[in-house]
Amino acid sequence: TIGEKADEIGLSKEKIKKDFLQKLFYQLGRVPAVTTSNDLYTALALTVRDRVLRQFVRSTEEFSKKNSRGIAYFSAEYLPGPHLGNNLLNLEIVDETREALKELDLELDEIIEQEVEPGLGNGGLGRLASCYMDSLATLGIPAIGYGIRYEFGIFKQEIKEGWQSEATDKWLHYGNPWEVIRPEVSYVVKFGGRTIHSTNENNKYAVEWEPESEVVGTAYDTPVLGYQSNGIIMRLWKAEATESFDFSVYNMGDYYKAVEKKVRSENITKVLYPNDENLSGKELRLRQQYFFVSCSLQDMIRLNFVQGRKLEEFHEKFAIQLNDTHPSIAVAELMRLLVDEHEMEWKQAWKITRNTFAYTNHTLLPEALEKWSVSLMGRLLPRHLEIIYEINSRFLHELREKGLSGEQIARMSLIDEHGEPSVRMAHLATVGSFRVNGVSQLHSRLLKTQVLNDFAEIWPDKFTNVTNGVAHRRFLAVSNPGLSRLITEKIGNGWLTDLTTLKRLEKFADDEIFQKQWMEVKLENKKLLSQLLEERAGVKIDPTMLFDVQVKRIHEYKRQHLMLLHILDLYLKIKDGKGENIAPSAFIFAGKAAPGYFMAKLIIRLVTAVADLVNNDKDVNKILKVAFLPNFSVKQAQRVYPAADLSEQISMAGKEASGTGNMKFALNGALTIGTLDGANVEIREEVGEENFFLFGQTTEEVQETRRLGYRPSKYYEEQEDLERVLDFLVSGELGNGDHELFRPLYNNLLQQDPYQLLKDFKSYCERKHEIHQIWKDQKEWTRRSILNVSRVGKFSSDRSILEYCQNIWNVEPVKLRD
Ligand code: 26Y
Repeated sequence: TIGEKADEIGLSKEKIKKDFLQKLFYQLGRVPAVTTSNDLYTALALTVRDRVLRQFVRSTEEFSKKNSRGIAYFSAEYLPGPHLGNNLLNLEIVDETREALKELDLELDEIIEQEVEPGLGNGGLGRLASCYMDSLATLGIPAIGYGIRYEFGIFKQEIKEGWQSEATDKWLHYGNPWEVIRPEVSYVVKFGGRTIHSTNENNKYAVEWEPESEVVGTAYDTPVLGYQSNGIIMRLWKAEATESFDFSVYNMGDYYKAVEKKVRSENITKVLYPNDENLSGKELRLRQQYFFVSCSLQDMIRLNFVQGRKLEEFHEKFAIQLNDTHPSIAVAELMRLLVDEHEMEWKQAWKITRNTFAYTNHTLLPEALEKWSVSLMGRLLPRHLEIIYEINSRFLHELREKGLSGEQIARMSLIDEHGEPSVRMAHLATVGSFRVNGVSQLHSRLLKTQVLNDFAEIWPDKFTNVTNGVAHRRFLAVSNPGLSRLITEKIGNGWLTDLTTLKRLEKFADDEIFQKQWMEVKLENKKLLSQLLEERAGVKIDPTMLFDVQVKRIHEYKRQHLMLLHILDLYLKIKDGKGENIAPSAFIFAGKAAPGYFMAKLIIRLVTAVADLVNNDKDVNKILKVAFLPNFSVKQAQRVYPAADLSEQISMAGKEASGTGNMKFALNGALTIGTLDGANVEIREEVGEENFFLFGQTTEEVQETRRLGYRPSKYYEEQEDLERVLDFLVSGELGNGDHELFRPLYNNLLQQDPYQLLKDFKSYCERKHEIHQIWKDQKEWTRRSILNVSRVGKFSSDRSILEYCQNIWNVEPVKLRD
């Protein structure tokens, strides 16, 4: 029977309870009467991990029987979010576990709350990698995610006197029950030194790399469970000193020196760089990139041999997806391994390399396109620099044969000769890959016509698009149980594996009873977020207000300050007694600023200043509230999206590659105000233009504005409201009477305004006005909310991964059944 089966594989309530108590006793040395909340969490996590590992082992067996092409996802960042709740959902044992714990007088939700998530990424790119892991597992694709086990993840954000302050993220402090250490899976990685070119005894040209130092990388595996059955792993590398190299017993006199070396080796995986979309050119970052890429490629070559394959078949056995250029040194490293270490001919090695890699670009921002100075690369990776030069000289030769102009050839070269010579990593990735993709239709088009235009012209078939998607099981099923239940009552639970079935909700959009239930769920979610905001931001918010939310990394191109200018405009109107058309609104912000990014930090300071002003003004605070929720993370995100009414996606057109928060909001029933940027374009297409609040210039208009010589002060001079709001920034009424605090922002907007806020201000305010009128008609708002959810089925990461399978990797899912 089903019951017996569940019992046998540990999915029954009784079995869960028994194992939980055993873990508590034997692994933690505790009995229920004396436990800390962390003990309870760890015992439950270990109980669940056993079950996850079982699925993982079975999938691995299934995969190796099929012997199909495996996918290696190379990403310097992952943001898996809390594991426990997600794994319970995927194992389908949420209720059983809740019951089991209840019998022990314990509350599942409280235990889930204890988990500290791995913050191994900055934002969108890292979270996307984890969404893809979820879908790869669910769809049964033989895959592995390679990355770095940072000891300190993205910093913990605190707000002190209105400013962001950073604290280290000690996510491993309480231990990590989800990972399995594999001490036997480890590889040596070399750095620095010199190369020796010679002709060996067989008269073969050979290169030897004599490094200055080496470190060893050890694998830490975290199983990622898909819905209902499959499991894959995320394999993260930790750096350690090589024993032999540093701790020679004959060398005890140098014991302290050896210890010092050990510490230096371990530095490599110490900390995640908190910059996104802005280069710092730090040597340690290149070390991190090379370290994880080298371990991963060595691991794959070992697997290739273990499976009895020849190295010549490597590209048939594997495809490697490069998550942006961060791992793109892999192109040179695979060449080095094949040519130098395995004595393969250059031509054959190059063919294998070019048929192995595919590259995803995530950004068009010039300041985020990775470049490494030739001198740094030569010092740290002398052999790789030689290989890159060789790849380049052959590539440029090809271009000359095609008859391209000198100018064009210089533009395409892997080496940028302007100023300090540097290696253009996007070019290396493009030349070394069989496919290059952008992450939304608009972004892929801009990639082809602008940033990588020269390459698209010679290789039109290499370029393609895969629009991003999100793990809807995490961002709807796990994080919004109320809405999930309501949806499942109406249309069944098929949406868990096929999000497009949400379409069936469409016919209930006008159903008044359903609308009422829909509103009740939203209100409950808003109450929960209000509680959180009271605790974490000290702001009391009436949950019936319009929750108008912008959560994402803080960046000028994303224009959090456009939203702030509008809030100040409303504030001033209310003060003038002209607030009658304003719907009571709570403006909610969250997001981290790169620690060295002054403008972004000033924008956070402006949020807290506006919050202080608005929340403490008796004339205003019945109508407006402003809150900044500190330390945005996957865990916080899961509480924010379900409570949002309005999603702010207001980047300057042409700058946001895709956005994925936009999808998570819409999936949870928020309506969007947005520009025609990134995936907003496709969201609008899906939900219908009448259900999307569009404003601002298009990408083409933005570029035209710039071409004609944009003068932001013109808008200041012409629009009274705008003038008043901008002057207010430096009036001393914000930030405790300090006139100069926001002067840099004020000057920047009036003098340069690189993201054209002033130009888009008017149309943004007009749209907001319209939104506030529609909000007053709650039925109409709810109808649109239902329509939004029913029409966003496209944005599941399951769909994205299937497109990668079909258009890039050429693999088919291996479905595993119980
Ligand atoms: C080179 C280094 C400074 C760097 C580090 C991190 C550069 C960029 C990043 C992160 C970029 C990132 O998160 N990009 C976002 O990727 C998402 C997933 O594709 C997109 O949805 C989003 O628009 C894009 O900004």
